[in-house]
Amino acid sequence: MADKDTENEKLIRTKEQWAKTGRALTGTEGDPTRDRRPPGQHVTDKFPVLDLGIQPNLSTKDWSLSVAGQVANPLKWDWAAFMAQEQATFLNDIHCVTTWSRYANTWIGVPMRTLLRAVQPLPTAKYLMLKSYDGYSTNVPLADVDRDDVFIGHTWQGEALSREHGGPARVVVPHLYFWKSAKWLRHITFLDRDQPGYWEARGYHMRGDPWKEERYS
Ligand SMILES: Nc1nc2c(c(=O)[nH]1)N[C@H]1C(S)=C(S)[C@@H](COP(=O)(O)O)O[C@H]1N2
Ligand SMILES: [Mo]
Repeated sequence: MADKDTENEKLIRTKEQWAKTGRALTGTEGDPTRDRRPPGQHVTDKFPVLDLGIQPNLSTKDWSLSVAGQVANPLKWDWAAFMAQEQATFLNDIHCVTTWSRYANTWIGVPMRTLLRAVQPLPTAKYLMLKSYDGYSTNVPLADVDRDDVFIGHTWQGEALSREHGGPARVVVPHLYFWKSAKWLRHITFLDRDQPGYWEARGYHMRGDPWKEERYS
């Protein structure tokens, strides 16, 4: 356990160092209408696991999602309420800031626009803070989740999303670097001002568009 902690701290320090030195920056901009692979990325068939080393062991019985902040209707969904929402299938590519990309992932989940309709963001709401059961957080502009391709996923490649990949349910924001896709989703706060999440406070970009190489701030 102690060894594992040291290992995780080392990894976190390494990633902070990357932000300082601008690792993997190519200085070019990609065109998603023409290319499939964003600048500086390489394609893998594997599905690497990246987190802070704490992987909450949540059964669907223990899981709930609460939404608060600048919304007209704050809510809390337990698993049954979450699964009773509109369900959709998604196909996307994943781009991680550590430079791996994984193409053609199939998911099932609840469209983020379904959640937005349920909570009714106030006109002042401009950003979301996603908070997870492992203590992780990440910020994302409302405009970047108010899209048809953003969702809260519970099934990946036909199987229940595994614990290490954020099961029972995680956010997926496929057009941004994967650190914005919070695993083990627990809470969403709508904010009028942008606030840094876990990695954003450690030098990572507030938005994270892989086509513009928004890796670091
Ligand atoms: N709750 C939580 N979500 C998280 C993370 C984390 O540490 N905790 N890591 C992020 C990072 S840096 C990446 S690259 C992806 C990795 O997802 P994966 O392990 O399913 O590949 O999850 C993101 N979401
Ligand atoms: Mo990442």
